[in-house]
Amino acid sequence: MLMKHQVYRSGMTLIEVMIATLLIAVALSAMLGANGYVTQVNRAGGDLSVAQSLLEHIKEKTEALPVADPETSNAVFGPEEDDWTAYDDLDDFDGASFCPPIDGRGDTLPQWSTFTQQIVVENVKVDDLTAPVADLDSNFYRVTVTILSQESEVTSATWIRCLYSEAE
Ligand SMILES: [Ca+2]
Ligand SMILES: [Ca+2]
Repeated sequence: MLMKHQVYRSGMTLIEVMIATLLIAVALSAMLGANGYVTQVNRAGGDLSVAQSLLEHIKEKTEALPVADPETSNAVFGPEEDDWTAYDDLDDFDGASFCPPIDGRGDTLPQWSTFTQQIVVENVKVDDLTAPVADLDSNFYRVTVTILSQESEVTSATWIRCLYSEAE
């Protein structure tokens, strides 16, 4: 009777130990998982702040330029120049993509070479700035800049520029 009681008690202890081990394992894996999550969030936050500064660089670069080409005015939509370093008006940057990205002065930023700046310039309706129209069909230009990190979008921004015709 005494023997049986002892076996019973030791069996209970073994189950308790197993449950305790299992609980520790679950707690550990949850902690490790949480750590991984924190690292991911930190990296995403770092990517976002870099992406926002890369977006500002494009804004700075294009806002310094006129909407129409200084020589040919708005006869052509898109670049009149072969090399982007000679771009001198806003729509020259339509379809441009920079990887490594560039800063506001046009210098490349090799330290951020995993990022890409993509630029789209479109004419949009005067009474609906979200509706694109054919090239040169309006005086309103919508600029969309998208920043990608390793081919996935991190952030983007859109703004409007306006061409005031000389007749006005
Ligand atoms: Ca030009
Ligand atoms: Ca142009």
